[in-house]
Amino acid sequence: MDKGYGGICTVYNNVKEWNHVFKLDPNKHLSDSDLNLVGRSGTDAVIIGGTDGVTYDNVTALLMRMQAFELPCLLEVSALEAISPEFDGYLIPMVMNSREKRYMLDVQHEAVKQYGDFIEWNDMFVEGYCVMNEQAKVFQAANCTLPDYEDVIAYARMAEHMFHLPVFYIEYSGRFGDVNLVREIAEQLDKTLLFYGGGIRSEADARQMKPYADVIVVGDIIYENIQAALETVQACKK
Ligand code: 1GP
Repeated sequence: MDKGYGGICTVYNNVKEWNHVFKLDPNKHLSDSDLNLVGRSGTDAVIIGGTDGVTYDNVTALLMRMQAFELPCLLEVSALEAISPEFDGYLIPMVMNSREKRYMLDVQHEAVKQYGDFIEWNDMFVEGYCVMNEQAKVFQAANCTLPDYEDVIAYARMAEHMFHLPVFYIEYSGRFGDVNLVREIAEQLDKTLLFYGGGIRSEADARQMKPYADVIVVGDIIYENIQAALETVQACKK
């Protein structure tokens, strides 16, 4: 299927080809040898992002370490003060199931007001974010409300047909999600790319979710079992 929107931004044209990404948390320690394994794993890109303790210093330190590899490195923006201009691209979350307009529009508005003259629009794209795990830090931080099946399907349809968002990100951070729901979301999205993240801890988990998600995002397991994390990469390749 020819998914993705045309002409949104330069970096997004590459995203359309992705199957798997690792998400690194700048607030967590990763040894040089494990970072090296991530850099040479065959993943399509690395996203740097987290909820707690994201600072300019830890973001740029991790970016500099990643620059040793031929791998696109994108920042998922969560803290304005932590934005460094050196990334290959920027993902801007818009939390659709937040109770507060702040996490859908206001933080982005603040950023554009402050940095609008310097933003390289071709390097950024928006993710319609839907957080499904009440225990996840991001669920609390963005003051989310737990959507039911119909709610999520409606968010996915809004992402594609109303907002024309390049990406809809179904986020179970820390917990493996509902495969049937992810399949139903996938059925709604012809243009908008589907990112799935949460609880992918093995090759088998990745294989279960990949048929429905365009891109599988793998985070926590990198810090717990690097070999298992590496095995998720090949599981996502066609
Ligand atoms: C978190 O979606 C990512 O933002 C990945 O989730 O850490 O559970 O792998 P995990």
